[in-house]
Amino acid sequence: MQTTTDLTKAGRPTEEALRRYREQGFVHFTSVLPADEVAVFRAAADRLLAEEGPQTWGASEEQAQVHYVEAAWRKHPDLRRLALHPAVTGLAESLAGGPLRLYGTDVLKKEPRVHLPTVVHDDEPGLPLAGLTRTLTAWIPLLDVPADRGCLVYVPGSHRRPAEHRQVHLAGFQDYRPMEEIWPEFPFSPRVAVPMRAGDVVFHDFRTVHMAAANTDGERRLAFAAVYMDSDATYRPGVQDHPVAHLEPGAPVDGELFPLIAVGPGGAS
Ligand SMILES: O=C(O)CCC(=O)C(=O)O
Repeated sequence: MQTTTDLTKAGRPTEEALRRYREQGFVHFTSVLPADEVAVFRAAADRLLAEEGPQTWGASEEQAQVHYVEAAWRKHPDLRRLALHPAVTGLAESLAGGPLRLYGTDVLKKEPRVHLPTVVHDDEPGLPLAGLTRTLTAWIPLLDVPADRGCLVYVPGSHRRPAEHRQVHLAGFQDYRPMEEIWPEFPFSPRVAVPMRAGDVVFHDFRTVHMAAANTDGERRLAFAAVYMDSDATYRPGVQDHPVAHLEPGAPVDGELFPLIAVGPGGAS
């Protein structure tokens, strides 16, 4: 059986990795980042969490699923380095098959035995963007995430479901509908849990249905997520649009706040 360690060659995804990503809508690469670099990124993430007073993902603190710090790459130079790390962006652009820009980054913490499971969702409706075809997320654990520490869980192939089974856009959170209502097959669809070690990276397509279990372990779950969008995406007013709300609807989302992921022999710019 081919393992995830066989999935890169010279820092690029193998044919098998591309096939998995295409068919399943996610792919897990092991040992992308060395332990000493991960330690630096973890310290930066911890510092941001301590300094920023993290936001809550959930309707209230009692219903929190995750604590997060958004725009982390703009708030700490080491997390900027992580967001633009050539080992990550090189894989991202190869999987996407076209040019990308950095859209956003979050530090994500799931406290043991406190935070609830992360809601079943895909990323498409929560992105205030139009013209997306290849947008994807890199989810990077900064500490090991064994199965009982709130690891991500994916529905393979769910990124290919037809538009009538997707919520393509959310103009406001009042329009939110649970996955089983939008996609009746969801409760019967097999899921894959992805336990990971610090330094691994899992990428998922913006339409792949995913969730995370509660953290029932004794240790916090700490991760960094970067969303890389189609380089020619435009602003579509919607939920969580404060990073782009200064733009006119339909305007390109570009400039130094949304840098191009320039991948070449020299790595990301
Ligand atoms: O960290 C989590 O629990 C969820 C993260 C997520 O859904 C994402 O990065 O797309």
